[in-house]
Amino acid sequence: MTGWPYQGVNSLLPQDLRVEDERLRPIADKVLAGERLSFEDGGALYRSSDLLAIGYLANRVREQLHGNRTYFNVNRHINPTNVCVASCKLCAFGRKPDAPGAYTMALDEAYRIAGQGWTEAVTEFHIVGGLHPDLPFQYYVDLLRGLKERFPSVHLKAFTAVEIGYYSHMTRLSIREILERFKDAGLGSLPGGGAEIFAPKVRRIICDHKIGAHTWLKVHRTAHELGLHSNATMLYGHIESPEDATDHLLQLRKLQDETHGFQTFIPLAFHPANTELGKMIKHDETSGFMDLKNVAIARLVLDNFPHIKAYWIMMTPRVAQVALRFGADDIDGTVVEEKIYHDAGATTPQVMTRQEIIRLIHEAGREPVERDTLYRPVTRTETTFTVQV
Ligand code: V47
Repeated sequence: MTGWPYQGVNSLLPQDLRVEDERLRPIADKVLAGERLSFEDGGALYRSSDLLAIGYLANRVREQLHGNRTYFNVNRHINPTNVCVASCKLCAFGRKPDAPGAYTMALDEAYRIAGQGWTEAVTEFHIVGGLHPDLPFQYYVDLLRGLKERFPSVHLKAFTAVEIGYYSHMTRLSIREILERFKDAGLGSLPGGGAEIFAPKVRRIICDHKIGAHTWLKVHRTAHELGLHSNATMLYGHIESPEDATDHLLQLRKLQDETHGFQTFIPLAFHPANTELGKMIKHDETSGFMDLKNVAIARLVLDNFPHIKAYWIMMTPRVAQVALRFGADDIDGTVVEEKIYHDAGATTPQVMTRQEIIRLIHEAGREPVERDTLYRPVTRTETTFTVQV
């Protein structure tokens, strides 16, 4: 994996910046000098309400890295099963095998659903599902191989580290062997899900039984060693403390220093509806303020991550659009048929067209760049599209 060229924002003028929270001044100086932020800096940023100063700094970094370029893609989500043995308190998607609403797609059904998005010239299938107790490992290999045969130009971004860890546990194959077999069947990269919050004391409450930080990071490290890129996420807006969130970001930054295999970080706003965790925390969805702060802090702390994604499905198209001036350079994709957040009460639409996404980006004064999963620009004419390699 190649290194990352972020060099700081020395050329920018600090006097442009108004800092109302004076505790942020030393952090601003560090950002403007291109210095790495510390654990203490992360805590101070999360505790501060000076959103405009934090956003200003994040926006400077974002513009230094990407100018006005704002990435999106045309993708389709495929969730082959919602049957899951894990019972995570944060989740409204998983079902026990006999529970109402439990489903598992036959392979032909998965191929048919994948094909429904084809008319929009999809460049990516984003495939994640539950931890099914009975589906054989071969089902997942055949799913990838069958999709690749039918849609050879579509990138398969599939299976969170949690799923990979589970298949390894079930088959007694190593994580490396699982990833090698998937790669051979057409796997292109890993999505960033399942990271939640790495702190064990939080994990025990929100997603007991899920793999811990060590295994999550090991799956991604192994993927990177095999030449696969991946994404990373963090679930915020539940019981995490500023220190838990900062620790999470720093663990990701450390792995990225080693491998440079992460492409994008996606802060995920917790949606409480229909979840056990929602009943415990007794507060509503995250606010726009918190969403923007999480995007901006991620941009500042993750100085070795190329991209920060404002996932419109979670934070609404409105907040995601504003986030394009608070550190985000990516707004995800057209996302046909999202289930995980909609089961947890998300009221956002399940699909945005290319035209709608482009309008949001233009309105924010940014330049839309349609990308494939590996951030290569996609050029379209009326009837065809090509990926610039
Ligand atoms: O890991 C589950 C989260 C994640 C809830 O890599 C919830 O490009 C909020 O990781 N409220 C899966 N979040 C989705 C994911 C993702 C999404 C978009 C793009 C990419 C990418 C990855 O969804 C899970 C979990 O953290 N989640 N339930 C909930 N109630």
